[in-house]
Amino acid sequence: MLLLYLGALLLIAGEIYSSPTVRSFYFEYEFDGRETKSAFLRYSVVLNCTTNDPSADVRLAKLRLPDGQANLLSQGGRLTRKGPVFTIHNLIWKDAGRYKCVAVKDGQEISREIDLVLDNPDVLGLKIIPFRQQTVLSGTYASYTCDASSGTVLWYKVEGSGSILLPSTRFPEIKVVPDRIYESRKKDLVFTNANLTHSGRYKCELTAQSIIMKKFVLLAVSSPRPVKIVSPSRDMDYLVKRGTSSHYLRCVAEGLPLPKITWKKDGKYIKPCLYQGPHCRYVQVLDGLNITQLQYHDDEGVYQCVARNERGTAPQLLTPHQTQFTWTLGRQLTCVALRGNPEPTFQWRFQFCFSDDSCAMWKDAQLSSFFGIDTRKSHSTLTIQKNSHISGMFKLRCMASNTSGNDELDYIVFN
Ligand SMILES: *[C@@H]1O[C@H](CO)[C@@H](O)[C@H](O)[C@H]1NC(C)=O
Ligand SMILES: *[C@@H]1O[C@H](CO)[C@@H](O)[C@H](O)[C@H]1NC(C)=O
Ligand SMILES: *[C@@H]1O[C@H](CO)[C@@H](O)[C@H](O)[C@H]1NC(C)=O
Ligand SMILES: CC(=O)N[C@H]1CO[C@H](CO)[C@@H](O)[C@@H]1O
Repeated sequence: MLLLYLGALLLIAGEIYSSPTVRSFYFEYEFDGRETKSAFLRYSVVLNCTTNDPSADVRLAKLRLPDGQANLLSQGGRLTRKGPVFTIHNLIWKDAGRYKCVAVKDGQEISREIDLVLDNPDVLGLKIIPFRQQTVLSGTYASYTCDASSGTVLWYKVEGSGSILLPSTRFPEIKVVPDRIYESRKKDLVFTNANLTHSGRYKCELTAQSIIMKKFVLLAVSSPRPVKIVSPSRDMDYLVKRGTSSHYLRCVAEGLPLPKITWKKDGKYIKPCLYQGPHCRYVQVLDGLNITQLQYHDDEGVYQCVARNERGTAPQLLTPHQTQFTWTLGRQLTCVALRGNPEPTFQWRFQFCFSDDSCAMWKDAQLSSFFGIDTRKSHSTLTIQKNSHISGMFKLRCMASNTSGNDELDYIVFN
């Protein structure tokens, strides 16, 4: 009985000793066979030859292929080391190849191999599509795509000095959708229901080995904005030289949603074509109208640019042929709204000017006994009804405004 018991004990003990030999000296890096490391040309790479024994003598060799002859590398130049960790700096194509960590301790030598593969960082690309600020109406959809040639991309919302990785519970309406094929390197940033809190800067960050690349885009979310014609701010009188073959009228309008632009000539709509052609006189260009094959007399007239969005139209005042007058009793200055939806309200102001750019404060003409003002549905008339003893230049300004915007017109009156 006693003998049997002993035998069982020995068996257990035997099993313990037959388990894989306990390694007493080894490299810390866990790997299956040879490690492959990739790095970028001109960047640096770390070859980590750390063992479990800091007192071991560690060296790095480069193997000559195909015969595998090991050439020990010496520190200095582009190779530096911190204990058992080697760094090759400013990589050149020749650095690619097979390396070998060799560690010796108490006469015991171990080694492991690392294959270094080099890539050209110049072909590493990161783009955001569209790469421009988008201004979108709140409640609508917007998206950006971040597309990299390799690596992994992540989207962030930039807030103050930090960034919030997306998706985030703080912005449940901002989604990040990986591409079906290029999952990690191509991702869409999607705003299903953009709201004002989504306005701001977004960052797409690419990590590819030791390289980090970033690109930023701006999203502006806005409530509807009325149309405003920003250029030219006023109609202008053009005198086109005879013999000129074309003339370009500029009209840039802002607003959200983006306004639609149409043109009128002497009050009648004209139909511009999108492309130039032999039968096309009016060509719609990016920010204006190009009148081609200009014809004396035929093309003379008042051209009007009409910008409209769902928010209504800002008033536009007719530019009179003459805007400078002398102070005369009974002189009438008119202010006519060519358009405006809803119907605009008018306001007249005046100021005395010492010179072209040095004027006294604006005053309400309505409150002055010098002027009489008569406002009708879409126009307003100011009449000079009193003589002034102040001699010099007066500016009289008519302002037409409604909920969609405003327009103004200046008259100069000399006394
Ligand atoms: C090298 O490897 C050791 C062990 O895994 C690790 O502790 C150390 O941080 C590594 N050093 C570098 C520079 O990667
Ligand atoms: C805007 O979005 C944020 C985050 O997605 C949400 O917390 C907030 O309630 C939204 N605001 C409005 C007015 O919808
Ligand atoms: C307008 O048309 C003329 C003549 O076809 C052309 O030469 C010119 O470049 C055009 N201007 C613009 C701004 O498109
Ligand atoms: C500034 C402004 O809103 N002006 C007018 C725009 O048009 C409407 C409708 O006629 C007026 O009520 C506003 O006063």
